[in-house]
Amino acid sequence: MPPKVPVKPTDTHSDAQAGLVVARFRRDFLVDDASGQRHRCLAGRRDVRPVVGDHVTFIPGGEDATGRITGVARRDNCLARIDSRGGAEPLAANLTQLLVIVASQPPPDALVIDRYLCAARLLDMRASIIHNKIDLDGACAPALTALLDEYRSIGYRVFAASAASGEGLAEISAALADEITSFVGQSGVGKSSLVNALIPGAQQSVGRISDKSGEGRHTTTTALAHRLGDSGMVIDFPGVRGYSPPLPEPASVQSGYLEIAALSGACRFADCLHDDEPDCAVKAAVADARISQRRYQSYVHLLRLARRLDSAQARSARRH
Ligand SMILES: Nc1nc2c(ncn2[C@@H]2O[C@H](COP(=O)(O)OP(=O)(O)O)[C@@H](O)[C@H]2O)c(=O)[nH]1
Ligand SMILES: [Mg+2]
Ligand SMILES: [Zn+2]
Repeated sequence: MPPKVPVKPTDTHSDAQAGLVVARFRRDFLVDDASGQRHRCLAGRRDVRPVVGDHVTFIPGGEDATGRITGVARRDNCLARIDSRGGAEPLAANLTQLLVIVASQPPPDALVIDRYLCAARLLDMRASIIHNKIDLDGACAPALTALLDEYRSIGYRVFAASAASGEGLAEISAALADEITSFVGQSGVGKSSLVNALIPGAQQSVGRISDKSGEGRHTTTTALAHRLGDSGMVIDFPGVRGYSPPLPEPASVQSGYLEIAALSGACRFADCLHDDEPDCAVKAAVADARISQRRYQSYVHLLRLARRLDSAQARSARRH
């Protein structure tokens, strides 16, 4: 993919080239230039904070030397999570879709699935679910089947696949073409196995990257992109376990839950957040099972979290 990289106006260095960030380690990055050649780079300044998927300008380091990323182009979007200190940690930029991987082993955490789907909606990108490891499930994975039916009824597409047997991979391949896709989900569900089964040469490219360092300093990847044809890319996050998206203002949380957002116009109050308000169409739908109790509770949980953050921010703003 020839990266469509606008050189930042601030970057007047004549050696600067356009590039695409394809891997991020602790402090190092791998950047593909327009001809597809890969360069190891550091961020050139404190205020330059690239993530995988970023279009950047960089100054190559030359033979075996480290280059410098000098600027990051404006992002279309940025998938982020809340880190341990409550700040937003950007994970990857310029995505077009999220594929949430689930399996019967490890047992699915529905809240994590909801939060990824919510994040995708808030970032205005498509999301689907992959039920992986179907070779293990046979006909009987009742709890997972019920959960997946719930997502289907909301309107999400659910792929069934096995990275081990190859079943269902053709349909996923078709869905990856020309997309910038992030594979997300709990550790152990098979994200990396799916990447390796779907993208010829993916494993080798990882091997090459870790060899290059020589000192094992490249072993902790934060994010790794695999190119797919001319314009596609699949991004895997080896280290991300639980997940919570940075939360928007409380009134926006509902846009992350498709079935709740769809009913919000029918509530008595236009600004109803479907929590304690009377004559709420969402709560009526939960009462007669048109909306699942589980999804509603998941929404209320995120809503209350967003409210707490919101009032904490307001308090801190008053202090300053
Ligand atoms: N039976 C079976 N095992 C799988 C499948 N996909 C992955 N695994 C196994 O599940 C474990 C975790 O896979 P991995 O790809 O590392 O998961 P990740 O943490 O999401 O990247 C490994 O032992 C894989 O061999 C599958 O389709 N079927
Ligand atoms: Mg993995
Ligand atoms: Zn309501």
